[in-house]
Amino acid sequence: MPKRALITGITGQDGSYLGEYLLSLGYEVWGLVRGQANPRKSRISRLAADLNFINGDLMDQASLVSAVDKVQPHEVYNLGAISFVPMSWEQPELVTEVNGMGVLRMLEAIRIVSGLSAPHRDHGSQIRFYQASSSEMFGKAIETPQSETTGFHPRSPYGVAKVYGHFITRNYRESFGMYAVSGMLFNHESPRRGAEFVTRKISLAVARIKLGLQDKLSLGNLDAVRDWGFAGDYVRAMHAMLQQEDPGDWVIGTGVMHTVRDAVQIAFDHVGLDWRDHVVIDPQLVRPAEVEILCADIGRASAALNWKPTVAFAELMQMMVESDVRQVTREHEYGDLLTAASW
Ligand code: NAP
Ligand code: F7E
Repeated sequence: MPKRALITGITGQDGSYLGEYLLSLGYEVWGLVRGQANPRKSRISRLAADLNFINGDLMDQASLVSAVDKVQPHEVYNLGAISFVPMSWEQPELVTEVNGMGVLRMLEAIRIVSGLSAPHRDHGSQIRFYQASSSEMFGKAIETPQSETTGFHPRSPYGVAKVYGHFITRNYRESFGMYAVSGMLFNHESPRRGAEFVTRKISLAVARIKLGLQDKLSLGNLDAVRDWGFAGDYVRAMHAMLQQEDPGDWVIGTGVMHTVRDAVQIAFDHVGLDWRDHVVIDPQLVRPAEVEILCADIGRASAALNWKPTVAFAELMQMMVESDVRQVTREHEYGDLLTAASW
């Protein structure tokens, strides 16, 4: 019998890669979707015939109990979240509800459906739970690189909500013996990345500028340092974490640092343009409390999970630019242009 996985956030960047990966491993994959007519289902249109969908929302406890009860998954991947950090200053309560309380609701759904009320150590028979924790929890990092033992100093309501999700996951592991793990993933990107995130904002703008459809690209802090990897690599790590004998917390990244300025330079260089002719700084895009520097220490994950990133940063940016040149060209030909990202 194939293993069954339930993925929240199936319509997101990571959900699409994880769904694809689990299907390739022979899983029966269920995606939780919300809303009457979810506009982002288009992101997984290629997979739709092989996926199963079930309605539910991380804001709605009963819908999660019902989804877990119906699917009876072996593994639950909780990727659903409001993932754009600046939105968490505009709607902090909503972001806390979805990204923080939503984790508790999903853990409760598993606990209720499994009938767990006391420690239960037979991990083999349990629903295994993956929580999408984030390097944003390290925030104003107290050391670099950041590892599984580095303390947290989140800098946004998003980061604070993720810290709650992280600790409630650990607490259900310790209180109920649940097989619950957290992946503290550093930034990961792809051609499927939302247009509001900086790498995709850059790759889309570069494509539009190259094709003569836009001239300027407004950005905020070019000095911010991130550890960027490829999303397709990171979903393999999520799966590997759930195959370990004992549950735990893991840091996943590349261990290589770049600035936003590096991302800009690589992307513009790739199409033979000088970024200085096009990039303008908009102080409104600078965050109220910035995370200046993040870099992962992946020693533990690479040894114990036998996991390694396969796509270097320059290759990643180039892949995204090439994909966007193709996409923008196609949409331009069909007269259905993406509007320039304004975030
Ligand atoms: P994404 O592309 O923004 O996808 C977010 C997903 O969450 C979408 O499928 C969205 O569904 C769903 N969602 C939003 N609100 C929901 C709700 N109330 N109930 C159920 N689902 C809801 O994010 P991503 O980049 O794939 O990231 C996946 C997860 O990893 C997120 O939890 C994110 O915070 C975390 N993370 C991401 C990174 C990264 O660099 N990508 C790094 C660390 C951690 P709709 O289509 O309905 O909006
Ligand atoms: O910003 C700077 C910005 O929005 C990266 C999410 O997946 O990863 C992501 O969060 C950096 C920041 O990602 C612009 O100030 C400059 O320093 O691409 P981003 P993020 O905030 O790091 C973590 C790990 C997650 O968990 C999140 O869900 O780029 N930056 N100028 C800009 N950023 C944006 N978006 N737009 C700009 O114009």
